[in-house]
Amino acid sequence: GKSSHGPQEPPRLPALPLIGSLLSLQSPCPPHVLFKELQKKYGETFLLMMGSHRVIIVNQHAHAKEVLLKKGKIFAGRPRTVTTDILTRDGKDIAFGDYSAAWRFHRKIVHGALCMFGEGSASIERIICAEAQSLCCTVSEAAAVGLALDLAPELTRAVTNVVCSLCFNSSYSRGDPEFEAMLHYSQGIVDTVAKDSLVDVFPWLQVFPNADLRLLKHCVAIRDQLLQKKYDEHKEDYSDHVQRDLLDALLRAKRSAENNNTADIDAESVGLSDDHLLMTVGDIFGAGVETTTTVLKWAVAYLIHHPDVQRRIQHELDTKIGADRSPRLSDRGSLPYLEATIREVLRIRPVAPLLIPHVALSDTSIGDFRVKKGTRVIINLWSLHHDEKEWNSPELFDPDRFLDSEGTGLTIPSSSYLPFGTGIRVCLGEALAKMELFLFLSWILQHFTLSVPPDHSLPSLEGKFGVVLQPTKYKVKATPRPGWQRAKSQTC
Ligand code: HEM
Ligand code: PLO
Repeated sequence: GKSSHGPQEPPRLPALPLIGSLLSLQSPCPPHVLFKELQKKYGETFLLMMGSHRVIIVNQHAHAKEVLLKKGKIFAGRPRTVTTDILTRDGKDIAFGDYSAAWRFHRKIVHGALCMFGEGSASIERIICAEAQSLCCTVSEAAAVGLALDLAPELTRAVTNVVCSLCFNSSYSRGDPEFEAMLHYSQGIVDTVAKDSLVDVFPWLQVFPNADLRLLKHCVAIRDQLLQKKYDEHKEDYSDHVQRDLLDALLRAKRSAENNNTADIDAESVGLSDDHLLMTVGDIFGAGVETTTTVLKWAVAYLIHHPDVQRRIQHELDTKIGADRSPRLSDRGSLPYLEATIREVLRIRPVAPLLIPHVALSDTSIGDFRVKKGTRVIINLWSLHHDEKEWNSPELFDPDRFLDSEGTGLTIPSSSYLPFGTGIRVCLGEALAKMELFLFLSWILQHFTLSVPPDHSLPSLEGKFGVVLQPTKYKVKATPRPGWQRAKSQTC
C-alpha cells in the first residue's frame, strides 16, 4: 500500500506537453490564472514537470507559509535559468542568486544602506517629496492645456529618481537621453526575463535563434554599460570618509574586505567581486524602478474606475491635512483609507503574482507531501489573494476590507495576504516601496482628480504577465483641485 512507501509527493499532472505550450500563450490565460484553475482538478498543491525539473505549485496560504516562513531556510534556493543567468552574470545578484554566504552578505549591506537613508538631510522622505513636487508641477502643466496624458513616463521618472538617489546619488531631468534609454532596455528585460522558468525552455534552446533571447541580451548589454559607467565614476571619487549612496556602501565593504584578508570576511567567498557589486546594485535599481511604478499605475487605473474611492481619499486628505501644506510620512497614521486602498491594490494586482521561484535545498515536506531536494516551488500569490474561502468577492476592488468595523483602524482580514512575500527571502524594498506609494499617491490626489479623458475608454484591468504583472497603457485626465490652482504658481 501507499503508506509503506512513506509520504507521497503531491498530485502530479500528467506530463503534458500541453502545459508548456499553454504557458507560453500571453492570453487568454496567464500562468497564475491557469495554476489557480488547475487546483480544482488536482488540489491546492500539485506537482508538474517542466522538462526535467520537478515544480510544485502552491495555491494556499498554510502551505505558502510553511515554505516561506517555517521552512524558509530549506526553501531559500533559487533555480538557475538561461535568462536570469544572462541578467545576473550567473546569479551574482540577490534576487536570482542561490542561497549562499554572498547572498546573505549582500542583503545585509543593502539593508544597512537603506536604513542609513532613513535619517539625515538627504533622507528618503525629502527625496521622495522633492520628486512628488516636481511630478505634480509637470502634471499641472499638461492639465492646464487639457491634454489627455499618459502618466506612466512621469511616474516612472519620479520613482527612478528616488532609487537613483539611493543607488548612485544622481537623478534624471525630463528628456534625458540616458533616462529614455533606461526605460527602453528595462521594458525589454521585463518582457523577456524569467519566462523560461515557467515556459519550459530546455537548455538547448539557447543555441537556437530566439527573438526573446536576442532582445534580452541586447537590453542587458545596454544596462550593463550604464551600470559600469556609474561604477567607474564611483570608484574614481570614492572616499572612506563619505558614504553617498548604496554603491559607496558596497565599495566600502569591498575595500575593507581587501584590506583585511586575514579577517573572517574573505572577498572571494563573500562575493565582493566587481561583478557581484554591479549585479547587486542592478537588482536594487531594477526592482526599485519596475515594482513601485507598476503599483502606481495600477492604483491610478483603479482610482479612475472607482471615483467614489478617490473622493473618499480626497476627503480624508482635506480633513487631516488641508490645503495649506503637503503630505508627510508622519501623516501615514492619520490617513487609514489611503493606506487601505494601497493594500487593496497590492492584493488585487500583486506585482509578482508567482513571487520568484524557490528551490528545496534538501529533502523535506510541505504539509503531508514529500518534497525531493532540488524541487522548484512556485508560490501562486494570485491564488492566495483571490482565494474565495478567504476573501468576499475577491475580484471586487474594495479598500474597506482592510478597515475595522468602525472604519477608522487598519486590519489585515486574512492571513492569505503576502504582497512582499515573507521569511528570509522577503522583499528588501518593502519599507521604501510603502513610503513611495503613500507619498506619491497622497501628493497626486491632493492636487488632482483623475478621470477618463473624453473619447477614451476606461483603463484595462487585465494585466500583462511577466516578471512583474503590468497594466497596459492608458491615458488620464487630471483636473486640478480647487485650492491648489493658486498654490501651484508659488511652488513650480
Ligand atoms: C523580492 C514584492 C519593491 C527589492 C520580492 C519578492 C516579492 C516582492 C513578492 C519575492 C519574494 C520571494 O521570492 O519569496 C515587491 C513589491 C514591491 C517591491 C510588491 C513594491 C510595491 C521593491 C523595491 C526594492 C525591492 C522598491 C528595492 C529597493 C527586492 C529584492 C528582492 C525582492 C532585492 C529579492 C530578495 C531575495 O531574493 O533575497 N519583492 N517588491 N523590491 N525585492 Fe521587492
Ligand atoms: C526589472 C527590469 C530591470 O531592468 C532588471 C530587474 C532587476 C531586478 C528585478 C526586476 C527587473 C523585476 C522585479 C524583481 C526584481 C528583483 C525583485 C523583484 C524580480 C527584472 C520582484 C518583484 O521580485
